[in-house]
Amino acid sequence: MNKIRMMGAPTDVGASRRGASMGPAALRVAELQRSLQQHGLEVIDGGDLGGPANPQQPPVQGLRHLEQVVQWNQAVFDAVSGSLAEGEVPLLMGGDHALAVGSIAAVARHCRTHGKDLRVLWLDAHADANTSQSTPTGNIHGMPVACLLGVGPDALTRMGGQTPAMQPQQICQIGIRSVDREEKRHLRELGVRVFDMRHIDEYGMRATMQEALAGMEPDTHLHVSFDVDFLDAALAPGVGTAVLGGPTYREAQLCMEMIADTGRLASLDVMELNPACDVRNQTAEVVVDLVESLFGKSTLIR
Ligand code: 6HN
Ligand code: MN
Ligand code: MN
Ligand code: MN
Repeated sequence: MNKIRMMGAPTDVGASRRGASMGPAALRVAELQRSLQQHGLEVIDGGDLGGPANPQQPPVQGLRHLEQVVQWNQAVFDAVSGSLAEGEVPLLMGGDHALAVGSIAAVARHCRTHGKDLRVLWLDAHADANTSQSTPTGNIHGMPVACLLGVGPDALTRMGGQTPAMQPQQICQIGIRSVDREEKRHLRELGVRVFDMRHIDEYGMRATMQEALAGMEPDTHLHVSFDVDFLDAALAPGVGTAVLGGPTYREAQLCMEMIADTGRLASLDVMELNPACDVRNQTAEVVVDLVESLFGKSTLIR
């Protein structure tokens, strides 16, 4: 594994509930860096990116804080691009999930210029495929998948210099259990592969992940966008939009371990951790544990 570079994006401009801006600090308090280093990984903490404050305004034409979301995403895009150019594994600590636009646009551009096959795993309770028309909230953290597939405001869909940043076949969603009515139709039209909780209930996490991870090539760059609300709300209360009925601790571990086993993980987002909703930083601790597995902790005891 190449050197991992942690970078914080302490903002919640893409959400309406405040607090995801404290996510990077909570992950540091839960000792993310040292935990990964314990497994022999080289990890540096590049500190936090900067950006505009949260103006706490209502949505304008279906979009809340578009200008601020674009500025933060530009900072993320530049930092992730720089890290990839150095041959590192960027680990983005959010921040709300709207920032996955900048992160994945950078990864997609890197893959295009280096002839790599991009695959994105989207671990989330939500599909994040709304548009300014379909959104019930105006919150841009509910829109990054649509933006990356070319549907959304120009400033976000054109971030990586090519629109769309990726094709629907390149992304696969896991753990989905809260999709807005209009969003559902849109997801189908876009053609995104969705392994929802019903699928995991019926086939189990093992079969689901085998299917989701099938067909990787030696030149595959696997990006994981981990929205912490992917986890069951009882296990991970520290998120702004918690949903019951998510993966248990063991299911989530297996999911992470199977990703690690591919040996293709090359960039990561850890998003939506909200210490204002957490209890004694327990969600951050669970997340650190799972990220250790994602980087191969379990292979050490086999
Ligand atoms: N997230 N579908 C809802 C909305 O407001 O569009 C919730 C989005 C949650 C987004 O958790 O990243
Ligand atoms: Mn540990
Ligand atoms: Mn979510
Ligand atoms: Mn999300």
